[in-house]
Amino acid sequence: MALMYTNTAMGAEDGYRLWLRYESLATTQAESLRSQARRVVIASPRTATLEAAAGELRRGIEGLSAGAPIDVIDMPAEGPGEGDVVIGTTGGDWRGAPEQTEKAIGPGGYRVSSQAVHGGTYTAVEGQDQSGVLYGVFALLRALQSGNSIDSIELADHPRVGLRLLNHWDNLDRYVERGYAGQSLWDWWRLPDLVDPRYTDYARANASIGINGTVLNNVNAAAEVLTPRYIAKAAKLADVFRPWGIRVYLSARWSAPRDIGGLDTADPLDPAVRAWWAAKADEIYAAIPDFGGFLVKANSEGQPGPREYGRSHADGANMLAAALAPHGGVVMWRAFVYSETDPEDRVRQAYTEFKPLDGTFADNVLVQVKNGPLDFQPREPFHPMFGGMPGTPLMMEFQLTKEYLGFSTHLVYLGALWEEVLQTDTFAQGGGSTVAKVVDGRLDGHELTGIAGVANIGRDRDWSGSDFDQANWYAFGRLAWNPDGDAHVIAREWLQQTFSTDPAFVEPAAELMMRSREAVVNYMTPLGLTHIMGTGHHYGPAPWVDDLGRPEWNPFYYHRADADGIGFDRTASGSNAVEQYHAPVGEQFGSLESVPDEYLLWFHRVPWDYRLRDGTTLWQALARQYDQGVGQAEAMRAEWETLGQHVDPVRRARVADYLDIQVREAKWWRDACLAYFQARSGLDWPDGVTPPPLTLDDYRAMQFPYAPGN
Ligand code: BDP
Repeated sequence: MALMYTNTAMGAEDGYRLWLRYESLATTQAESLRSQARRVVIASPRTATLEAAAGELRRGIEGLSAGAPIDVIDMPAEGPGEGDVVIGTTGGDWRGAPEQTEKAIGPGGYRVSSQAVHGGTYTAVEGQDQSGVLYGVFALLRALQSGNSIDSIELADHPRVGLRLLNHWDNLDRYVERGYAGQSLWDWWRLPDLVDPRYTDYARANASIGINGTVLNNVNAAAEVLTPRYIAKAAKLADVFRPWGIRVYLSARWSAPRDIGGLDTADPLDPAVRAWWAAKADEIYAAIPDFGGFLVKANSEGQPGPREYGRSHADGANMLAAALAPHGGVVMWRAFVYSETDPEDRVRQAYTEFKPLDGTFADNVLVQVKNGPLDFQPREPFHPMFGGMPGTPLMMEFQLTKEYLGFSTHLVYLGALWEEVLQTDTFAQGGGSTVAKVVDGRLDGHELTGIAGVANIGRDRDWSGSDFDQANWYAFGRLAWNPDGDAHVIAREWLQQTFSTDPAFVEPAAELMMRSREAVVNYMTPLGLTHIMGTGHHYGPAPWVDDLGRPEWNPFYYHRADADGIGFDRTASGSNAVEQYHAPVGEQFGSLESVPDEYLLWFHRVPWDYRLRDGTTLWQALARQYDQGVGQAEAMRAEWETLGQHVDPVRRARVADYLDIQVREAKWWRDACLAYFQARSGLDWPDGVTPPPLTLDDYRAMQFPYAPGN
């Protein structure tokens, strides 16, 4: 399908408006909205946030009702009138006796309700605080866009997690590490003088899903971001984001005192180093009074860190925490740590290093942990630090940008992956100790809580590099707000706002999204295989790579396929990574009888003729899973022919083109991996499996020097 989709003329669906399209509703709904939402009334003293909320409401109602311009007014002396939408914080005298509803309690909570007035009704949006008003407004707009009527509306909710943050892996030259949606949004060079209006739209989109913070720069940080010149740039972004309830954070390079501070050490126990960071924090807060804090990647993949000085991660984190504490800032210290020199199984290393430090971190430190113990793979078991560090607030780190899941060209709905992780039971305090409860602080009684998502946002007109990748941004925000959220419901919600409310579209499209995650696991890394992608850029299959400097950089390290079998023994006879999980999880993973098929080769090494529970041999099952993945990708492409008919031609064609790429690359993954495993095993092709069209050497010879994001 060769339709041009660079059309940015009025009305073209170029993806820019995300899920905030506010297209006119059906005639009767639009009419009813016109009579129910005649004015926006601000009931509390005006602030930048209330004005932002009111402006959004006006924009939304005008679009959805296709009606006349809406007035935004302060509360009139006679009180609200029929058909008003009144917004304000609770506690004012603008609405009878405001009841506390359980769902609306706490910071950011809101209640949206219909109230009687003069024989009619008005709509009240009450927030527990300024952000709550904003979130209530967006909840109302979400409900309206999803096809609900404003009549007798009743919505109430509050966020379950405190810090809901995007992490941008954006460099100061606008290159985005693992970015597949173009350059960085941040025009660092022209900031602070030039302020791109997109910054406001970015903030609106985030606020609409409850995101309340953003780390502007890459975890592989340049120290220069902490110089006055760049602090001024970050401060300008903070000014734009503030009305939308979004705080700015920075990734700090551990060696900054050496790199830009003129010191010859970065030892966290050195008084001069401590003083340098304290002064740096003062300087940042003078420019950004609500600065959120620092994210730190230390002693990992070549980044400097306190271990260089024989100090622990806690020494490092606590030193920075002391500098930020007087200002109310936090340190998010990453646990994505593995050493170039440590022979221990890589998936064990973070737990080994951090577990003994549990309980020793300062009050304003969170340890930020990736969802799995390896690295954002299509499927990993949950990280054993969740449930293993009760004395430390653990911040979940998810990856929105699909570094290992087909970049921006594969349709993979990550809500399904994240829900799987969040709902997994760690058994830390017996059954029911889900990862979600660790992260939202319920399990261990932590008040400081957070979830971070590595952003998939760039300068592409559609922000995320594809229409369906916007769903991952959306779902991240919704699950950060409520980690017990239902990914399927979220998919539906997103589809309704983004494409169409027609149930004939929404239901099957949501199901397609939910299945998409399993498809990518099947055609890339079925049965617990992992980390078999191309070196460096991580594009495409390369299970054969075995010649890189460090063992754990090589795909071969993770599967060890030879004539005898395949898989990584992480049971007691191997690396014993299973011991890092609580009973009965470790036992379940550690036993061939009980390990789920999807983690088989992650935890076990088995012969090729090993029989799975359904009686097939491992070799047969592997071939079958790869084939199934391709079939699932083909089915998504075929289904889109029907589903796409509910979508405007521009986006319909674009999604179809992307699905074509996905099908082609799914076949490539299957064929290249099976060619390799067949050669390693020396076995005949199982019945019904078509041998790959190319030779193994052909697959091995493929090079992608300009793959993005590397
Ligand atoms: C890996 C990425 C690398 C990141 C690293 C991290 O390939 O670009 O710097 O994670 O999270 O997955 O620090």
